[in-house]
Amino acid sequence: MDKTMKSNQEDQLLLVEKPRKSLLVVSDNKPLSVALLRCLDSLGLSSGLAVDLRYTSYNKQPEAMLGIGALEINVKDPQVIKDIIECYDLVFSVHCKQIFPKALVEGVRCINFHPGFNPFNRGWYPQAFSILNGLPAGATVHVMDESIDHGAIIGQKPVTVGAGETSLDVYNKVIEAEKELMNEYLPRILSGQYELFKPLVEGNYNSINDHRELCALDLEDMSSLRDHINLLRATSHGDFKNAYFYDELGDKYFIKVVLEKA
Ligand code: 0FX
Repeated sequence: MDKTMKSNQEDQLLLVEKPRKSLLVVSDNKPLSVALLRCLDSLGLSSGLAVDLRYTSYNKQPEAMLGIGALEINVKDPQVIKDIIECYDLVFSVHCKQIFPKALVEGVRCINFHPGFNPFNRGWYPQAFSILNGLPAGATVHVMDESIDHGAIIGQKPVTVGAGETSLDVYNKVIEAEKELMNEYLPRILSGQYELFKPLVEGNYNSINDHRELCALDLEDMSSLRDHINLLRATSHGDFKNAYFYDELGDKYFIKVVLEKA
């Protein structure tokens, strides 16, 4: 335990316990969890800080998180919420599959590292929707309130969306932007010295069903070729089988686009 020297009224030196801050990191994303822990270490923020890493019980493939020592947590469980509020000074949500309930975000300061440029395209797969609707893409670190990806902003970084980029290309840039935000804002967040700002507009939210709808291609759609290419860019993300159509025999085909700059 860290000790600091402090003088009392009689100018005698006393040994007092330096308060140790407790941080709970809830994440279903291994690369970003590792980046966060490394960042805490490299910035010298780990001493005097007790960090617990957890993955959510909605995570059906927890092997990667288990591999870095994370334990399971169900942030929807009322008893777990009580325990978190009692035990931790601060909670980070880093790409979490569970939405934090009102009681949790109101009981302890919760901060979200989000792969979107708030308040635009809050919710699912922000970069995919940015490719389609032209709204800004990027990463945001913000205080959580009871609405999804909502709450006062601590910091954010935009990324560009090139005409030849797919969802995966933009996502990779967003992840790098998130790591930069960690480096920039972790010292301030942990010392409690950061400013908050509220977006001027409410922005928009996309659900997982909105993404599912994008993926169900309508072969009779009469939009421009530009719109069609954008839809394929927005739904092309590495090996994920997203966009699909059915042929006249009822066979289903997945489709993704490959763009190559000349
Ligand atoms: O870590 P993450 O970026 O997403 C996580 C949670 O899974 C998600 O529920 C939460 N809303 C988000 C803030 O944090 O990983 P992911 O693998 O779920 O998604 C990464 C990207 O992959 C996503 O932006 C789009 C793409 N993707 C993902 C899935 C599962 C697809 O294009 N199709 C898919 O079926």
